[in-house]
Amino acid sequence: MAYSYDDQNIFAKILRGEIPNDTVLETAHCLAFRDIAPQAPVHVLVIPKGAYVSYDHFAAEASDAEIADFTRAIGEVCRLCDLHGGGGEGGFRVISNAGPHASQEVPHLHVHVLGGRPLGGLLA
Ligand code: IU
Repeated sequence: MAYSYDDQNIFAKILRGEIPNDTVLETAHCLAFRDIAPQAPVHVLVIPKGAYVSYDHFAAEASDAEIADFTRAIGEVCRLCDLHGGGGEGGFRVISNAGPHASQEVPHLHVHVLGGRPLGGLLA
């Protein structure tokens, strides 16, 4: 499939510094910031700086360096936010919505990192 990217989406504006964000982590290729409407005590979005609409777009076109950095950044956010909890009693969920069937709202690849409370079953 051919991927098209709208550079007027809200996360593109955040990356360009046109809209403020609550940054948790910035790396060479990624930005992680708190979701504006958190669904859990910790709700962080991790996005690549590159212009990718979804995970499959990213996997098809991103460099190995971008993919490695993104993967590591997601784990680093979990670590920074102590999502396992001090005694390992916590946990977290990582989700990426793509397209209408998944109700993707913002057409720039993002991974939701959720934690800080029991999250229930996957589709609960
Ligand atoms: P989705 O996977 O595309 O459905 O999620 C988009 C998320 O982006 C959603 O959780 C919003 O609360 C969040 N968000 C944000 O953090 N800041 C914004 O300015 C906007 C949406 I618009």
